[in-house]
Amino acid sequence: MTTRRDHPLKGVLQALSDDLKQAGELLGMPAEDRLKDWIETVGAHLLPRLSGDLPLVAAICGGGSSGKSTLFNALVGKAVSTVGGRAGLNRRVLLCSHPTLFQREGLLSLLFQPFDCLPGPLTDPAELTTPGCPLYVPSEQVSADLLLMDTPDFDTGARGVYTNRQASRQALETADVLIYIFTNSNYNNRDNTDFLAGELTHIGTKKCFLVYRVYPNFKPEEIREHATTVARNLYGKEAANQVIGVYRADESNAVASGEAPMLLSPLEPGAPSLADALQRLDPRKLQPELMASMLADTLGRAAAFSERMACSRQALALYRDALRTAQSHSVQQALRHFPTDRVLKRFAEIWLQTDPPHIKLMRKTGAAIELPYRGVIKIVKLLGKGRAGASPSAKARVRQQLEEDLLTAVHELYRQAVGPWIEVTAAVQDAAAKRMTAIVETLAAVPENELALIGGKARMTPTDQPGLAAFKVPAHPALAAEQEHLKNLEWSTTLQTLLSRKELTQFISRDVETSLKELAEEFRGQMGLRDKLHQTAAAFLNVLPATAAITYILSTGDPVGAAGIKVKLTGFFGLHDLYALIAIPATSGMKSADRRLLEIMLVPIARAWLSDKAAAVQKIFEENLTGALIGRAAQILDDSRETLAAVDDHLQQCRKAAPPQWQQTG
Ligand SMILES: Nc1nc2c(ncn2[C@@H]2O[C@H](COP(=O)(O)OP(=O)(O)OP(=O)(O)O)[C@@H](O)[C@H]2O)c(=O)[nH]1
Ligand SMILES: [Mg+2]
Repeated sequence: MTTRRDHPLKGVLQALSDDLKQAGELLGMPAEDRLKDWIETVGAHLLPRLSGDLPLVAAICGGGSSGKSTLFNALVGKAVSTVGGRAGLNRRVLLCSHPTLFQREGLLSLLFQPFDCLPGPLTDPAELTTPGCPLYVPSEQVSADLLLMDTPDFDTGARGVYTNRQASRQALETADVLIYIFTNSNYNNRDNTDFLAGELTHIGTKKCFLVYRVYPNFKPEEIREHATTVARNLYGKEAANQVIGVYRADESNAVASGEAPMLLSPLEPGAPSLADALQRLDPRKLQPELMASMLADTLGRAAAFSERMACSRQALALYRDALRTAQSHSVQQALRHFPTDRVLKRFAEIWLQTDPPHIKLMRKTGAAIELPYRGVIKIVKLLGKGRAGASPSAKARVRQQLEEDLLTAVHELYRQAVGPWIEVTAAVQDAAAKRMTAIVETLAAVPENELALIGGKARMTPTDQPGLAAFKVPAHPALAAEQEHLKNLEWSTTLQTLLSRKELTQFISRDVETSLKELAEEFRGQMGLRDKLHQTAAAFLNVLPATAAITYILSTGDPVGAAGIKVKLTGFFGLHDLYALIAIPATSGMKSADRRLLEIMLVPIARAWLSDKAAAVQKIFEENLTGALIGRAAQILDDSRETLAAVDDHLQQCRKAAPPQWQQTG
C-alpha cells in the first residue's frame, strides 16, 4: 500500500521485488534461500523505511546477563525492564520512546511488520520474561525521534541452539543503529561477534556504539584495546568508520542492588554521554547513510540475481535443445529398419494404376519407352529376374523389428527425459548444436556454488567421429515437476497405451497405402507434363525392391564413398543432416548411367517416405513423452524473458529514483 508520504522509490522497489519473486518461481528457484531472504528483507526493512519520516531505532543488544536491561532502564530514566541474575531473562523486545511517538497512527505496524504481532503496551513487567509480541512503554526522557529497544540476548542456550536468537534477530534487523554491551568475560566471544557482524551487515552496514561493562580498576588503554578487538571482529577493516562511540560502565554494587542506575562514561575525553549522543543522532543524517548502504547492497544483490536468472534461462534453453536432439536420435533409432523394399514395390503398383489413360495407352503401344531413357527396358529385364515377393512370415518379422526399434527408441528417450542429465551427440555444423555450444561456453562462468540453480555443469566435448560433439546437459530445476510426473507414470502401462495407440499401428502398417497414394499424386504434380521421366518410372519401380535390396542405414554423417544411393534427410533437430543409405547389390549389373537414373527416381520417394514417417514418430514421442517438458520449457522461456526484462527495467528505475544522498560514493 502506498501513501502520500511514500518515497517514489517505494513503488519501483516493490515492483522489482515482485518481479524477482516471479522470475525465481518461473525458473525453479523459489527455495533459493538468498532470494527468499532478499525478498523478506526488502519487504520488512527497506520498504518501510521509504514510508515518510521514521524515528531512529536504536537497539541495545548483547549476550545474556551482560546488562542490557540495566542500561535500557538507565537511558529511559526508570526501572521498566526486568533485570536479574539469570541469563536469558528477557524473552521479548521492549520499546521506549516519547509518548507522542506511540500515538502516531500506523507507525508501529509499519516498523514491526517482520514480527508476526504488533507491539502492545507494557502492563506487567513479568510479561517480558515470557515469549510473545514486543511491548512498549512511553518515557518523557526519550525524544520522539528516537525509539529505544531492549532486546533478548543472543547467546543463552546449549550446543548451538540459542533460545532467543530469532527474537533478537528480528529486533536487530529493524534497528538503524545498535548499542552492543559486553563484559570482560565475553568481549572476545567470536560466536557472539560473528552473529552480530552478520546482523550489522545483513543489508547495508549499520553503525554501533560499544558499551564495555568493566571493573573500575580497568585502565582506559585496556578498555580501548578490548573495544578495538570487538570492533574489528564486527566490521573488520571498516571498524573505525562504523563504531560511533565507546563507553565504559563500571561494575557497581549500587547498580546491582537496583539502588542506582548504570553510569556510563565516554572512553574518549570530551565525547558526549551516550544519552546525548543518541539524542544528537539525527535520523535525517544517519538514515541517508544507512539507506545508501542498504540500497547499494539491495540493488547490487538484485543485479546479481538477475544475472543468475539470465544464466538459468540459458540453461533451460540448452536443456530443451538437448532434449529435442535426443528426440531426433530416437526418431532415427525408430526408423532404422523400415522396409524400403515393400514400400517401393507398392509405390510402383500404385503408380501404374494411377497413370492417366493416355499414358496407359502409350505404354501398351510401347511409345512410352521410346523416349530418352534408352536401356531402361534392358535393366528392367535384367533386374526383374531377381525379384522376390515378401512372404507372410517376412512381413511379420518386419513388423516385429519395427516394434522393437520403436520400443528401444522410446525407452532411450524416456531414460533421457526423466534422468538428471541428457547425454547426446550432435553435429557441430548444425545450428542447434552451435547454439548449444555457445550456451555451454557462457555457462562455464557460473561459479561452482551457484551451479545448483541451473541443475549442474553443462559440458561439450569432441568425439572420435569427426564433426560430432558430445553434450552432457543437466536437467533444469524449473522442470522438476514435469520430470517428476513422467517418473511417476507407470512405465509398463505407458508403453502399453503407447503400443495400442491407433497412430502407432497405422505407423507400422495401415496408412502405408494412403501415404503412397498421396506420394504418387505429389510426384505426378511435380513432374509436370514435359517431364517424360514418369513414363519410365513404373518400369523402374517395379523392379526396385530387388535392386535396392533393401537395407538402408540412417546415419548422422555423410556416408562418403559408401556404395549405394544416399538420401539426405534434413530438418532433424540437432542432427544437421541424416543420411539414408540404400544399398544396391553389386551383382545387379547396372551401368553407372542406369544407376544415376535409378537414383533420380529413388531418392525423392525414399526421402518423402522417411520424412513422413519421421514426423509421425516424432509426434508420437511428443504426445507421450517429451511434449510436457518441451512445452513447459518454451512457456517458461517466454514468460521469464518478459519478467527478466522487467527486473532490469525496475532496477534502472530504482537507481534513478534514489536521491543523491542515497547514492553511495566510493
Ligand atoms: N555489579 C554490577 N551488576 C550489574 C551491573 N549491571 C547489571 N548488573 C547485574 O547483572 C545482572 C544482569 O543484568 P541485566 O540488565 O538483567 O542483564 P541483561 O543483559 O538484560 O540480561 P538478559 O535479559 O537475561 O539477557 C543483574 O543482576 C544486574 O543487576 C553493574 O554495573 N554492576
Ligand atoms: Mg534483560
